[in-house]
Amino acid sequence: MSTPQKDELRVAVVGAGRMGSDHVDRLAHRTHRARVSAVVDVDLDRASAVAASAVTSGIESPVALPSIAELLEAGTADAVVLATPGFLHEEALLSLLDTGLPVLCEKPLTPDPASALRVVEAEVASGRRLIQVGFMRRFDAGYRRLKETIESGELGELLMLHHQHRNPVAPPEFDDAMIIHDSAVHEFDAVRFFSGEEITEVDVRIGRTSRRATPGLRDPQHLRLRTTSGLLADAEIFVNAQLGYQVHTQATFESGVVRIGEESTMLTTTEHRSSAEVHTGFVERFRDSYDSEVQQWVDATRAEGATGPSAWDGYAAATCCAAGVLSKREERAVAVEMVDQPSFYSRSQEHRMSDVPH
Ligand code: ISE
Repeated sequence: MSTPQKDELRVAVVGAGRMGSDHVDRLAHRTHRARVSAVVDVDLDRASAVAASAVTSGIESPVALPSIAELLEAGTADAVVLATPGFLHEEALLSLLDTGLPVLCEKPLTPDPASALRVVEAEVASGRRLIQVGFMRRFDAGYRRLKETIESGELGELLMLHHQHRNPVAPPEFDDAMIIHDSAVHEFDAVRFFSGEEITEVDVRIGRTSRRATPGLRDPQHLRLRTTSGLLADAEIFVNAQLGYQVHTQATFESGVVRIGEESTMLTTTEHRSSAEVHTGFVERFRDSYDSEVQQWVDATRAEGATGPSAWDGYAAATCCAAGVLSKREERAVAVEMVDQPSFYSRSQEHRMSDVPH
């Protein structure tokens, strides 16, 4: 084994499930100026198997460890990708903040506003932006083009956003709250990203539902959102859509309409018919977005800076999720309740297109 390059970022991936192993593969094979130094999972066999997948010629193999405590003791990481289930995030984030290690935290930041706020407060107390939340759609080429169009004002004011978010089949454990916390959370972030405003009201409506949804899950669900200045957005979230994976957005401006996300990977025309490929899942659909999210995080971390969605964005999304769940329960529009934004997360630290290298 050769010595790793001196300035390479040593990244520990915590959580060796689907997203964790995908990030290990990305860091090991497609990310510059970084390497996987450790894989952490309570299931040590799983951690070892995923660590073995990261071995590339000439690079030291990552260590497999069973806990964050042992990772901190071993001192083998400069930064962490946190990809455990959301309910485990608060404890992990608080201990990582304590040691000053930068973290790319898979969404959600935490599952509820109170715990998300505790994380925000701990980060503010640390005095440095150490957490980036994995809202990878902000790195999607279509998202970036639309955001640029909004910021340029070339089509006038943005008036409405229409989103469709369809998954082929939901995992068996998916319940009626998860469709908000796990899926719609992306639309909450998307609307905040595109509008540059907070969401003030969430209204979730259930209409006719699919017989293919697991018992207890009402699918699809329809969301109507309003932002601070009155922008309206709606979203269809359909997690058992069968047809494949689709994330589409249509933006209505004063003098035009922009649609993104509808381009397929391939369109074949033959024998008087055209057929377009549809993505199979989010890992394939957003592969390039994840790659660019991780590369930009690595580069910003090496420069001791911060980029991308912050813990504040994670907190804001958690408050929208809570409003969404309540809206369903009480069958009414619910006002989103948030604390005032600490000046620490000032406009200069938000994710604007002008900050993102092309
Ligand atoms: C999943 O966790 C994701 O983050 C995907 O982007 C989303 O499409 C899916 O519905 C979620 O379950």
